[in-house]
Formats: sequence, C-alpha cells, structure tokens
Amino acid sequence: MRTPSEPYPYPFTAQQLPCLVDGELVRTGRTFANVSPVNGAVLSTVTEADASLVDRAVEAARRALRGPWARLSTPERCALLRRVAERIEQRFDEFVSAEIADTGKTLAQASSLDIPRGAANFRAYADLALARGSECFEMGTADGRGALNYSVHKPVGVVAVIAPWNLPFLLMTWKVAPALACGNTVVAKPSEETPSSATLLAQVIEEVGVPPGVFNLVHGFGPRSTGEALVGHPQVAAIAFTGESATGSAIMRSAADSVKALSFELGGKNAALVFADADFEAALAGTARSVFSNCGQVCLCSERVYVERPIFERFVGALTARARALRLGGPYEEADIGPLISRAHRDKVLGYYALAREERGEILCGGGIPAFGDERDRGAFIEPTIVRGLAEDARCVKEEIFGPVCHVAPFDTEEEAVALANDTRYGLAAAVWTQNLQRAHRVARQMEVGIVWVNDWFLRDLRTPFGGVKLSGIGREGGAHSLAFFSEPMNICVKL
Ligand code: NAD
Ligand code: 6OD
Repeated sequence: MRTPSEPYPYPFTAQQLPCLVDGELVRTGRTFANVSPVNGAVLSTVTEADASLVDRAVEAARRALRGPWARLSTPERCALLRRVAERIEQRFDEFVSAEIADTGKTLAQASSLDIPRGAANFRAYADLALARGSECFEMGTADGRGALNYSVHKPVGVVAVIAPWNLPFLLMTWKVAPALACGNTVVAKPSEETPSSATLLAQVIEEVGVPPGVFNLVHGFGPRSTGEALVGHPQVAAIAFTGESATGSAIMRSAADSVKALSFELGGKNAALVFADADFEAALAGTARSVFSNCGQVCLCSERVYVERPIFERFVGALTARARALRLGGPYEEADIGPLISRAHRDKVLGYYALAREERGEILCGGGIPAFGDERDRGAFIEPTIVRGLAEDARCVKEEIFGPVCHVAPFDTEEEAVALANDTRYGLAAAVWTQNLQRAHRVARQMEVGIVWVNDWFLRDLRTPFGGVKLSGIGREGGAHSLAFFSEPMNICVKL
C-alpha cells in the first residue's frame, strides 16, 4: 500500500535484480547491495555479472546481429523504439520510483526531467533514423559513361553502453536509443549505484518485442568487475561511455588492443560568466539552478561562477541567500534537492569542503552536513556551499567536485572573463549571462567547450551536438552525431 511519504512504491523491494542476457533474466549467487542514499536502507540486491556472464551477453549480442533484428527495415526498427517510449510512459510511475529510490533525487525532477527524457530519447532517435538520407556522388570516367557513388549506413556491431549514476535513465537511454536505431545490438552496464531504472528498461524493451540478444543488461562495478570485462571484450566494436575523465582514460587503455570506436562524455569544471548588463534575476535564478540542480551532480553544473565586479557583491549575496534557502530532503518531501548519491561520494565532496578551507577560501554558506534528527542522518545529505577567495590555481577551482558547490570570483573585463573560463583542463559547458547580443556571440565563440548556453542552462534540443573538449570527452553525440557514431558508412561505387 502506498504511504503518503512514499506515494510511488519501489518496484523491486526485497528482490534480486537480474541481468538480461539473450532474452533471459539471469540471477546468480554473486550479488551486491543497492543502498538508498536517503537513509542507508538496502533497497534490493543486484546480480553482479562476472566475466563469463559478460561474455555470454556479448556473444548473444553478436548472434543477434545476424538474426531477425538485422532483417528489420529502418521503419520497423523505429516503430519498435516508439513502442519503447510509449511503454516507458505507460509505466511512468515505476520508472520514477525506481530512479528516485536509487538516487534520492526529487520527485519533481525525476518526473519532469529524467524519465520524460528517457522516453523522448527513444522518440527522437526513431525520428532521426527515419529521416536520415545518404550521400550520393556522380563522377566522370574516362569512357564517358560515369559512375555513381552512394553510401549505405550499416550498424557498427556490438556496442557497449556504460552509464553513470547522476542521471541514470536519461544517460543510459541517450546512448541505447541511437545505438538500436542504427541497427546495432547492445550490452549495457548501468552504474552499480543505480541499477533499477535500467532493469525496468530491459523489461520494457523485451515487452515491445525487440528480439532476444539485441539488448542485454549486465550489472556490476567498473574496475576488476563487469565494466572492465565489457570494455576489454574483443567482440565489442564500440563503447559509448559517460562518466569520469579518469575512467575514460582507463577504458581507452582497455579498448586499445581491439581498436574500438569510442564516444566519451566525461567530467567538467564548468564556468558561468555573469556580466553586469545581465538580467539580474534571470542570471541569479539560472546560476542557482546551474550550481545546485540534482545536488550539483550534473556534468554541466557550474562549479566556477565569475561575476563582473560592479554587481559582484550583490550577486554573491543573493546567490548565497538562495543557497541557504534550499530545502534538503527525501524525494517525497517538500525539498529542492536530495542527497548525494552515496556516503562515499559525500566523503569526497566533504574532502573538497575541507580543502577549500585549507586553501584559504571563505565559506559563505554550508560547508558541512545537515542534521535532521531522523533516518535521513543515515543518508548522504550535504549542505549547499559557496566559496570565495580561492586562488585560481587552487585545487578546488581546478578539480571537478560534483556536488552542490561553487567558487565565486569577480572579473573586470570581457577578456579576463574569457581567460578565466578557459583556464581549465576540462571543456564541457559554459553559461554566459548578458543582454548584450554582440558580447554574447563574441564570448560564446571564444569558450573552449562543446556547449555554451547564453541566458539559460541545460536547455536541450536533442538534435544538437553534445559533448566536450579537452578532458571532457571525445566526439559528439546528439542528432546526426549520434547516428554517425553508431553507424558504419559504406560507399558503393557503381560503374555505369
Ligand atoms: P564513473 O566514471 O565512476 O562511472 C561511470 C560508469 O563507468 C559506471 O557504470 C562504472 O561502473 C563504470 N566504470 C568505472 N570504472 C570502469 C572501468 N575501469 N571499466 C569500465 N567501466 C568502468 O562516473 P560516475 O561517478 O558514475 O559519474 C560521475 C562522473 O560522470 C562525473 O565526472 C561527471 O562529470 C561525469 N558525467 C559526464 C557527463 C557528460 O555528458 N559529459 C554526463 C554525466 C556524468
Ligand atoms: O542532456 C543530455 O543529453 C545529456 N547527455 C546530459 C548530460 C548531463 C550530465 O550530467
């Protein structure tokens, strides 16, 4: 029965989550616990795929490449993807509850962003794959009869999809949908922290009639576990990975032997630039959102906020007031943000709060953990925090923290703002707040990142290129870019 505090029951209470291999649900004696970051309770146990189960999954995916899936036309494949989207919507409450149980994120966020985007990803790539044309070049030949070149798009093969825990369903489907739309088969590994929504996805993909072996799901950890076995598997043709930059490096090394195609969406240390001519309230609300959304656990979050000096004190005062006003709580409470993903991650973020003090930063708000006096004290909650006064080469300004925290600093000129924003090893996203259109274009073009928002943040059109430069990634996903990564173009030259 639903209680007021948990209106959507967790779909896997006290169950062992299976892997899905070749259309079969597989449970073995090798398991790990799925722990709630809200109160530390064990939500479920999860089957950890060892190397032999990963091998079975990859082999099944390989066989499926030559089975009925390969004989489907693009419209037939896309129709199946649309049915996946519909099924996600029909089972919406289950997906929402699975996602918030694993992550502790707010009901409002999961129901307005994470789960709807999962369905939208399937629809978007069904549409894009259907609309895709191919190249055709007529050429002259010595005999005057000419030749016609045209390209066809073939699947790459077995694709490994490896997802992180921060937006688990959004990011898993962001890669699975285009991979399937292009006719590949998939072995997917969600984060060990967030196995539930991917398990529901596996059910839904089976329910709509995608043939066995086309989508396989393996649960487990990264190093010395499922992830490592998957990325090193010689029959995996391509890896689409989202996660930390250091993990990306490790995966690159594993993938090198069999020269796999790689698409990496990695970490960020994103800057927000707030000019004095910005719409103050819009910039304030947008920056607060870009720092604290999802408890700061979005790769696109602003961890460095640079504000033009004439409005610096006023802006920082207002941002600090907003941070102080944020309500922390569980998914079903009147809360603005939930906990971090785990106690281990909280220790890491708290380490940076301590480091900020050591590095002589001034903590304007937060800097610790809240005390609720109830079961939430066993969770992974942490205070939203704003720091000022750090040197630009401080570790807290240079390293990705991935929590509800930013450093604020003033700037005096446009050139200085651009230089500060670009002075990082990362290059994922930037937010520019100004009402001067010429400045907006000028500054945006100079950002060394893959994505710039002007006067907004995390506003997404799924057809646009998404990805980062420097340590933030390799390649672009989104729209035609995803279709290109998940396809092998082949040229056919016909002599006329
Ligand atoms: P992570 O790198 O620790 O883990 C991501 C996934 O990789 C998990 O499924 C994990 O089990 C797996 N993994 C870990 N080591 C592996 C290995 N050696 N071989 C194969 N798989 C391995 O990342 P996380 O902590 O889950 O996520 C947070 C990070 O992800 C942050 O750095 C964040 O910036 C980044 N991120 C980037 C984007 C983007 O689009 N650029 C989006 C979301 C998150
Ligand atoms: O919106 C997307 O498509 C996307 N890949 C978002 C990534 C967010 C990072 O945490």
